[in-house]
Amino acid sequence: MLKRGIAFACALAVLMGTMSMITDAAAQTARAEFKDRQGRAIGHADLTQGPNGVLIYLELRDLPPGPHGVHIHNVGTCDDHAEGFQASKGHINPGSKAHGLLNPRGPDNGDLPNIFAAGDGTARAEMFTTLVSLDGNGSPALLDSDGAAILIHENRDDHMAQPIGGAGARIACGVISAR
Ligand SMILES: [Cu+2]
Repeated sequence: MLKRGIAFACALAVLMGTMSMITDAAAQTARAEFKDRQGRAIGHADLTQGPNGVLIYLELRDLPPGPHGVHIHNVGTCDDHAEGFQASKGHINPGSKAHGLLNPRGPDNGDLPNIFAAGDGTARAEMFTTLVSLDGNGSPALLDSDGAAILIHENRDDHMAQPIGGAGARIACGVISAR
């Protein structure tokens, strides 16, 4: 009985070890806290690494009502809000693809669907991308040495025109940070 108990405990330990490895792999999460061009906090995005891509949940407020392009930009900085978030650089695009989810020569790795702000300036959305990863396992890493940022643009992204689908100015920015 004691032997069986020990064997069971060992099996359980192995099982728990395996489970914690699975949990660690599945529990890669990151958050981006958005600020607008006045530097005010206006919401966040939660990013979760899945086996085949990254799920992004966005919750924003104080946006101009209507559609807004959303992209992942190359550098994880949003400090230059007064200058329009230019320091976040262009889209993540190591393969020099054309911009646009609907572009036959695209998309680049930073392309995402639009969000739509309601009349009260709030927007919630969930989107999924297979074009990036949090850790670089198979696709460009958001949490690399210079990080990455999610940018909200002034206008709708038409998912076709160069360089950013006519999305216009950058109106909000959130640095993607591991949680
Ligand atoms: Cu952009």
